[in-house]
Amino acid sequence: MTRVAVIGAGPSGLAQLRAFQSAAKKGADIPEVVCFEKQSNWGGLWNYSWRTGVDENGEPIHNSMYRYLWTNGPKEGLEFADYSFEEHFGKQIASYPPRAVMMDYIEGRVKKADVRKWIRFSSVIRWVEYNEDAGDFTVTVHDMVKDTVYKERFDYVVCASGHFSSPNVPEYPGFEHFYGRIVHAHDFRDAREFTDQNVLVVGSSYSAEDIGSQCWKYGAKTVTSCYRSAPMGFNWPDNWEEKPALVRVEGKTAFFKDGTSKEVDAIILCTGYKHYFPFLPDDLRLKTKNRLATADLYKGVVYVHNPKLFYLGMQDQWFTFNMFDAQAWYVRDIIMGRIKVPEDKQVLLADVAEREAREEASDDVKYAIKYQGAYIKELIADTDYPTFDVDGMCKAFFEWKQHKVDGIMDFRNNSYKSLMTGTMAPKHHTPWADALDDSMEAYLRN
Ligand code: FAD
Ligand code: NA7
Repeated sequence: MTRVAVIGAGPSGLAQLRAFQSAAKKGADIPEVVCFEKQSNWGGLWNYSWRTGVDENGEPIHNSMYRYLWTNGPKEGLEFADYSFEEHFGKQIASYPPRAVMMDYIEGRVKKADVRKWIRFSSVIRWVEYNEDAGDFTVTVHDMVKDTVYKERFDYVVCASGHFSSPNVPEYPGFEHFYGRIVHAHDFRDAREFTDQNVLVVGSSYSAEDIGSQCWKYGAKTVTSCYRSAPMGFNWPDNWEEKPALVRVEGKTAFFKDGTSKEVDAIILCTGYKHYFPFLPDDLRLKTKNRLATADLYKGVVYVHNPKLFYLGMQDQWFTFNMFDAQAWYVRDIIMGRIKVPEDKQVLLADVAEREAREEASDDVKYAIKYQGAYIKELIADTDYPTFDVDGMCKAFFEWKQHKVDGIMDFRNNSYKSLMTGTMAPKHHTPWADALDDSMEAYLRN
């Protein structure tokens, strides 16, 4: 029997399990699927842990999410096409759910699909090797519960281990003598730690914006953010200042490229993440920047140097869950022989080159959103993943971008219409800036 190893039970890996289960439900013979998850539960980044550094087994902590995190885009942009929020919660809910609500939704679909039995938890993938002669893979696994290491053979490997977990941590002159806490976003957990403090946030992307906003919401005295390439440029509250690049620190003083300085108590490095696969040898390991057209992936999923290896969710992300679904359904159909991957490696490389050139053709944000939308449409056209209004979803993202410009601390108070069910989300009972309780009970109280 054909055997498929899936590495990771986050949203991408779970999409792969659901894709196979849905084919089985329609009567198809599916391969044996084994998913390996190093944590003791599923959900990937959405499975919050208070821990930082290493976990109970001494493994690097995967989690990068923090307390009080609400989705940074509307839920209508990430909704599963085969499992709506209304189906899960029995009613339509407001548009920017906190993490716990999202975790519940993610779990709902896979509980219904009954795929937990395919997952081996507390199982760390240590190494993957391709056997040239047999044309299959040997996967080495560490079972943390039994504390045993074993090997198994698989015909295909799907790598869904995420890429927002291994922090990119720059160092600036003076860091070793800074009189305060320096922490990367990956280890940030609770904004209340920074109440009444002057906080410096390094970076100008999602983490900088959201972690700075969390600190502001939970009572930081001031927030200073600094950018290397371009400012975020929002209309910040009075106690938030945006500065050009950090140059060095001295004692508690941070110096910036424009010659100005600011006394700060803490520095939070929101400097992004690395694609990091310590369990893969050179010939199988994806090396790419965080971009929409990942290097070396035909159709964004098939590893061009070994087309029996697939990667899910390795792109920079406007779309998330429904893009992972589109990819997982596509990979399933390749494995099940329903979709053919060209045998000529040059054709695969040309596909990657075309995607890269098309991404690079414009810096415009709307262009980038439409680009990723077109990618989803391209994939779902070839599978039985339910089609949905991708263009409508792109429009929702455009609106979301405008809402952020209108009010960076207010954008989460807006409501959107579901592209899956057509129902408008209710207005949330409390504005985001005042809603300090992020529990599911509090959020669903509408
Ligand atoms: P992950 O969620 O990272 O899951 C990967 C899984 O692989 C993990 O469970 C991990 O334990 C497992 N794994 C890794 N290595 C191994 C190994 N060697 N052996 C076994 N298992 C392994 N997206 C949104 O749509 N909306 C948001 O609001 C949003 N907010 C975000 C906020 C933060 C702070 C971050 C970091 C990301 C956010 N994202 C958000 C994007 C996020 O990438 C996706 O939502 C989603 O979690 C990606 O799913 P994934 O399965 O690809 O990866
Ligand atoms: P991103 O989106 O990859 O952004 C990383 C940011 O860090 C970006 O502003 C970079 O600036 C900046 N950066 C990277 N290296 C440095 C150094 N050395 N010095 C200063 N600034 C640097 O990561 P995020 O964590 O914001 O977002 C990742 C995901 O988490 C995302 O999906 C969210 O939903 C949550 P640049 O523009 O390259 O100059």
